[in-house]
This record gives sequence, C-alpha cells and structure tokens, in this order.
Amino acid sequence: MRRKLAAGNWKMNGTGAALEELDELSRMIGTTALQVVICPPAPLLYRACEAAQDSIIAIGGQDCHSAAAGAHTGDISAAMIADTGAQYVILGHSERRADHHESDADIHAKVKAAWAAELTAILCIGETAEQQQSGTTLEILATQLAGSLPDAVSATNTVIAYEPVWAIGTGKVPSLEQIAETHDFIRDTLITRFGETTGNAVPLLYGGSVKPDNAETIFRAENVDGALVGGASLKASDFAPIIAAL
Ligand code: G2H
Repeated sequence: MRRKLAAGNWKMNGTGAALEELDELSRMIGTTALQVVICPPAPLLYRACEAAQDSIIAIGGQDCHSAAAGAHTGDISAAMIADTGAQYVILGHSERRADHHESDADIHAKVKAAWAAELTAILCIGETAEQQQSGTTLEILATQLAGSLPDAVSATNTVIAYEPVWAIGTGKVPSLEQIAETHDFIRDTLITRFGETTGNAVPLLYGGSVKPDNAETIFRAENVDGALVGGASLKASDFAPIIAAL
C-alpha cells in the first residue's frame, strides 16, 4: 500500500496570523493515517513547525538552493529548511521554472541537495497549455522526469507531483481520463527506471485547481495518491474536506 499524502502549497501568501489556520486544520482533521504537509513561505517555517509539533501535520519548504552554503543572497539551503524542523521541500514548481528560469538540471541538483539534508523532495512536473495542445504531454513528462530526478530515488525520499501548468490557479482541471493517463505514464516510467518495488512505492500527487468539490473525482484515478493544493490550502475549511476525500 502506497502512502497517501495531501500537501498544501501556500506560495507567497500568509504572515504570522496565517498560522492560526494550522491550528484550525489540526483540529479539523484530528488523527488520520494520511500524511498531511503544509508548505508555508520560508519566513514562517520555524514558527509553523512549532505550531504543528503536536499535530500530524508535517511542514515543508517551497524551494531550496542546490549548494550547501555560500554567497547566494536571498537563497536558503536544504539544511536551513531541515534545521527549522521541516521534513519536505517542493522543487521544480512551474512558477519557479518560469519566474526563476529553473532548468531540469538545476532542479536535479536541488533534489540531491534536499536528499543530503534528509528532506523529502516533492518534485513537480507538468506541461504548458501549448504543449498539451500539440499533443506532447507525455513526452514533456518523460523529459522532465529524466532530467530532474536523480538516480537515488527511494520510497521515502521522493514524491512526484503532476501539475499541468494550464490547470494551476485557473479553475481548469483535466478530465479523469487525462489524469489517469498521465499518472499511469509517470508510474510506468518510474517502474521502468527504478524497478517494481521503488517505482510502485513513490507517491504521485495531482496538482492544479484542486478544490473541495472536485477532489473526490480526482482521487478516483488509480495512480493518484494525493494532491498538491495551492489556493484551497490557505483556509483550513477548504483543505480539510480535500483531505477527507483522500
Ligand atoms: C498548483 C497548485 C499548488 P492551485 O500550483 O501547487 O496551486 O491549487 O492554486 O492551482
């Protein structure tokens, strides 16, 4: 049985007051066998870890630098994220790929840095609207996986999030058939490269406009083990029903 996971990506939203949502979420979900992760902005990481310490909620960063330390003004290392008590880090989100020109090679180095700091990498991949329309989605996913995922993948150090760029924050969601096809393809690609045991153990998340009213349908796809949720993770009252649908 693969572990099921719901991760909230707060993106560049929230100051200290937003931590009340963590308390509220913890109260609403109680105990569950699911893994629940909240990835707040970096300045909130330490306080989020403190706020979540008596709950089942784990905390994650939204990016890290590939270097362990050095002259990189404004950046944070994986070890700094781990030092706050966080256990996860999102890497390769399409907003980082677009806004900061991150290549698959850059992301590959960041995943290695995350593993060195004993963080679980939530690696994001996904095609743009143009790529989807030109029918190259699976090709793009194969290229991104090959280029950004290092060899030492294990059942616990990696989670893959499939996020079609055209579905992010737009309210558009692929059909259940499209979601099933892409996740089946990612699963097969992992099995081919890492073998049955590891390939089958890595959780796959869907991300892009997941809401309380569409989560249950999305989670029907066999290889969807959870969701990476942006906008609907900001309020506990939105995120809790998504977690409940898993
Ligand atoms: C995709 C997702 C979270 P949203 O970026 O990573 O955001 O749920 O707001 O589309």
